[in-house]
Amino acid sequence: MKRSASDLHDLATRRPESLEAYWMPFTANRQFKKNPRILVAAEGMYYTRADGHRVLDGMSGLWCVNAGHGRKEIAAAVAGQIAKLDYAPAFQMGHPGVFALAARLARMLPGDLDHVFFVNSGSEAVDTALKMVLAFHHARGEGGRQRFIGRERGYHGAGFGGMAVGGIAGNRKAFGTPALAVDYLPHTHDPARAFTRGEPESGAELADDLERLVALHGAGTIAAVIVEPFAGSAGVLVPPKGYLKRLREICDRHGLLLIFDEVITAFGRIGAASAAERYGVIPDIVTLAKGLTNGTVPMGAVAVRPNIHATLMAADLPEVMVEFAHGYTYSGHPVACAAAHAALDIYETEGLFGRAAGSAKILEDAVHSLRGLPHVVDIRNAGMAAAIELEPREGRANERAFEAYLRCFERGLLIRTTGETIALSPPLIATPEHLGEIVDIISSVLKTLD
Ligand code: PXG
Repeated sequence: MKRSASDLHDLATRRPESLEAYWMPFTANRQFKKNPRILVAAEGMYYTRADGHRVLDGMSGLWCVNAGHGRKEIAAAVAGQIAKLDYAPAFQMGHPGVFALAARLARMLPGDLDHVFFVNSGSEAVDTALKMVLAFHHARGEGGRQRFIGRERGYHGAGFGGMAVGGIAGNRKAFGTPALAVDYLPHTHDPARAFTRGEPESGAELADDLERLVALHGAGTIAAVIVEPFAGSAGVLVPPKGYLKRLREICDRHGLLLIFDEVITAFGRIGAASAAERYGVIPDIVTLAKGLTNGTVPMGAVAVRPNIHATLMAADLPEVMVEFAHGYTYSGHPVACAAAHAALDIYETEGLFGRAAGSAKILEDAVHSLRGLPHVVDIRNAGMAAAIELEPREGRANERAFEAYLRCFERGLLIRTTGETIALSPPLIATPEHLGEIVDIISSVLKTLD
């Protein structure tokens, strides 16, 4: 159904009651419905609001539209795929696009992350990775390894597994006892290193806390460590130099698998195809989503090293038996695969990962120019992501940052706030002028906040 101009006007001006039926995810529903923010179109670096105003996208939607909006090649690939093969059963059946996509991701990732399992979101990718880890240890006769090590302030999606290994208190407290045994590394943010550009020089020793957890629980009870290479949702917490390498070494010493949750960091966000490549550390498992299809069609993936795959394939089972009892109706959906191939084509032909590495420096300079403005207590950056942390209002947590979010939107800029922090993750096609405009609007808004 094509919407007429009067439909759009209607959406823009609707009274809150007609918005009641939709229960919005991770949204302040009551606030939203008093003052709705409705997007009706998108092209390149801009959204169009229902009132016709343009909004510069400083967030790639939600960290996912890395090649910018309205990419005709993806639209054509998706339409063509639906017309040709709309759906193929995911279990006991295949189609060409999914095999080609798995091979393509294996080539894109560093090291021997060569076997790829498809899912529909980052949350499913994380839950899948956790189940793979448990099945791997079980198959090797080390079923006692059931505890996971997450990290404070980590975000690994909204599933029960991802919630359990996640370390953002507000996402957990209403939902009872976690279904998994988990302990947590300390997060890597140190206010003493405020305003560091890129990776802090010191702090790698924070990884040594893993030794303490191994000593506490016993290596034989620990299955894996899961971290975001840089923490996205918590407000771009950048790993100190050498930190991830040290985690890798400790995992190797004790037979723990290492999972990098690259749902945000892959597909150019860090100025490379993956953070594993950028930081030179190869985990045992990588989770992907978001930029995989440029945000157009839901899709996630889990890539593992050959020993994990081979162990599960070698399970002592008759050939007709399923080796890994896991998967989803829409795993490797043909339409999602078509979107992913088209997105990867764009990333390649436009050299967007390399371009992001160049733009990262411009973004760094631009955001750090905000130092000294009212309320700014820290600024952090990693690749094409950045965060501006504000001082909270006395006794009224999150209020100031959320006000900044609303005022930016009024002035035609989409940002994200998480707690007291403004996050930025612009599309990788952003020009220096776009990045300048993003920072100018934030600067003008900060000056209006009390
Ligand atoms: N892992 C990581 C590292 C993520 O950032 C997920 C898993 C879950 O992905 P799905 O596709 O299930 O949402 C995420 C998602 C934000 C924000 O602005 C971050 C995410 C999603 C929405 C908003 O902090 N990350």
